[in-house]
Amino acid sequence: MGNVVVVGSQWGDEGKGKIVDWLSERADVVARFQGGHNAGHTLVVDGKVYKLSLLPSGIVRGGKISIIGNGVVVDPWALLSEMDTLRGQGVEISPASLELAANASLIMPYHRELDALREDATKGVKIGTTRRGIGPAYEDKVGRRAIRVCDLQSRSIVEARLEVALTHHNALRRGLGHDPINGQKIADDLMSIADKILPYMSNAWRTLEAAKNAGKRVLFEGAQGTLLDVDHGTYPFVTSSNTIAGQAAGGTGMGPGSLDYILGITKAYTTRVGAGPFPTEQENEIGEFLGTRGHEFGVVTGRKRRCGWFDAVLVRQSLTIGGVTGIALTKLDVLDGLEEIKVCVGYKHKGEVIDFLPYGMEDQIAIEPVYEVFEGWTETTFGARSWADLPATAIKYIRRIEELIGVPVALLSTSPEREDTILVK
Ligand code: 2SA
Ligand code: MG
Repeated sequence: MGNVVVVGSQWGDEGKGKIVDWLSERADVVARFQGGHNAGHTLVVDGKVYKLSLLPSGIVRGGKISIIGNGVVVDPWALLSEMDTLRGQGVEISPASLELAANASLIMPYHRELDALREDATKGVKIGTTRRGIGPAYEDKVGRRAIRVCDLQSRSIVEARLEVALTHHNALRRGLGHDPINGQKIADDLMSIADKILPYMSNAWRTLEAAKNAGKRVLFEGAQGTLLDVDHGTYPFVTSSNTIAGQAAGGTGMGPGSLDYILGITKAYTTRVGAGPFPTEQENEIGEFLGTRGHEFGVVTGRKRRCGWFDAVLVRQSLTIGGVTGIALTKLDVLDGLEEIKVCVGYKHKGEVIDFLPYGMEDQIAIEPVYEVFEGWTETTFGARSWADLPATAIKYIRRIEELIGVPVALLSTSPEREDTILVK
């Protein structure tokens, strides 16, 4: 497979964790390329449960290099605390196993505060963010007033960068009726952890270049999903980074020609956390059934996820935009026992049927799904380990999905256990 990029095909929470874990065992380098500690997944390795949100999955396995790429926004305090937790669980973390890109932007306490202030404000659009400061940190990066990992090498540089950032933030805070930030205090706090962060600082592109020259395998670990992409998602109800596979190149410093296989993790139905359009949402007993059976609660914020039918129109659009080679279909077993299963195959929009999601928010809310109805299956697919273990109606469902999305199912995941994964040829 060479270098693999794993991305979500829907709104995140497609079950990337298990697949990434499965693939990371076979990789030499594991790299994150976007997002921050708004990601989150649970890994079960040798019966031990690890919760990761900023660190790449490779970290829990020995002998691999984990890279936090430049496309990631890094809360240095969250990073240190996650490292502490993992060390407490016996995971070894050293500069030989973890690299932090020198050109990655930092999430500061004022980003987190601003994120929450906006979410709590009575005016404006409520996105339902994870309140981790992700959006405000990316704003500062693009606005050229971020503090980056490399800046931590010098107090005077940190102070100079803070002056630029706080000129902006304090004006904003005054407008919202809040006290200005004390730059000296922030500089003190940053410099007091600099010694713990700097040993991990690296020129990540060089590590990736060396990996390439040595024929080593890199796994790029995406967070969130294509429909949360800041350009291609359901804007403004999106996260603030590009979540598509192309970002794996820009967000790490490895060229796009080195991205050999794009794996789109795709849930057999649809979920979403946070606000925003969701055409196939089922606010009824079907949605309740999917949520309960699928344990649909966020790892990061514990929020209940909204649930609905599989939307083949959205997934086809996501896979096309992301250049996905094959998908891993997850959580099929959640559909076990349903009498009938629906799949969205088009949208009614202004008197016609369209086969894409329009970009305008009003249009996204106004469209109505057109469904194809499938006969369900009474047998359990949970834990199935071969194609032959699946009921004929389940196979029919999978084959039709492949046809509708135009991308083959490469992997079928039938339980959270790593062994319960069917490789489809
Ligand atoms: P933010 O905090 O600015 O990124 O929030 C903006 C929107 O993006 C949504 N969001 C997510 N939705 C699903 N999964 C997310 N992360 C993990 C993942 C989830 C997990 O990658 O699988 O396992 O807990 C994620 N991160 C952000 C958020 O709800 C807002 O709608
Ligand atoms: Mg998740």
